[in-house]
Amino acid sequence: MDYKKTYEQFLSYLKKEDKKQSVLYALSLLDQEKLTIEELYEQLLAPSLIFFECDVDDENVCIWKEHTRTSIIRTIIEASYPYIIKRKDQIKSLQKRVVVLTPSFEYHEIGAIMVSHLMLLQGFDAVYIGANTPKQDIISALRAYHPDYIALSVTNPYNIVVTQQICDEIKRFFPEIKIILGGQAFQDQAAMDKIQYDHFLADFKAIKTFADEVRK
Ligand code: B12
Repeated sequence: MDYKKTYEQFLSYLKKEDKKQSVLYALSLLDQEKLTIEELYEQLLAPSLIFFECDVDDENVCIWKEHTRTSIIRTIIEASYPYIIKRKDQIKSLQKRVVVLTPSFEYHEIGAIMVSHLMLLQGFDAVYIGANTPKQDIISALRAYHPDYIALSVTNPYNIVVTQQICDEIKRFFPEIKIILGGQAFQDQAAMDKIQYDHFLADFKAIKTFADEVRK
């Protein structure tokens, strides 16, 4: 598969804010088995947001353009769910539950949703509980789900402090639950120095490596 050509085609629809063609094109790649879910997320969807460039000078226009693109990508991710279930039925469960979320004040959630899907595909029983999740709701979810892992996705470095507080609380009340961190806020290793965590997974590939270790 020529990822570059496929990405450029996809980007040409996105640049026109053509939701219909963007969604149909992405889903046709899954339908025709030209791309796996992992490839779709990694090669097309994630870069189309991470490398989003606004080609107009007006900042107000750029804001709605970014929002429109995010909304298109979100639709594709949600529409991929039936493909995920289909594949999940064919793989062996790891018998490990993971709760995925973004902490208070963190609105960037596309990475977290993708991570929850990719964890499902690796055999985890993964549940995404939302963005901007307050500490008390996290504690309540952990009580309800009794997961083996909690995965926190953090993008904005300003949210490192609140992440640290949440992790302290989790370790205090649920020392048995392992904490997984991921997201752009941890590009700088120093960001993690004061946080109590068990695993840091940098990208989608790291999820597979991690699942392989759990499977052993
Ligand atoms: C879309 C977007 C938004 C949307 C988010 C909508 C939504 N529903 O998610 C909205 C409009 C809300 C938004 C708001 C803001 N944003 Co914004 N946003 C983006 C944008 C364009 C894309 C983010 C995205 O979805 N990327 C795609 C996903 C797949 O990437 P990802 O999350 O990094 O995930 C990857 C890895 O990090 C990893 N990963 C992520 N989480 C996890 C978790 C685990 C467990 C694992 C294993 C892996 C993992 O897996 C993915 C694959 O590699 C980025 C640009 C960029 N460079 O990313 C800016 C960006 C992140 N935003 C930025 C900023 C500054 C803001 C605002 C502060 C703007 C403002 N002034 O209001 C607010 C903050 C809101 C808040 N309180 O959180 C900056 C952050 C700069 C910084 N480092 O501080 C960026 C980088 C833009 C820029 N170049 O300046 N944003």
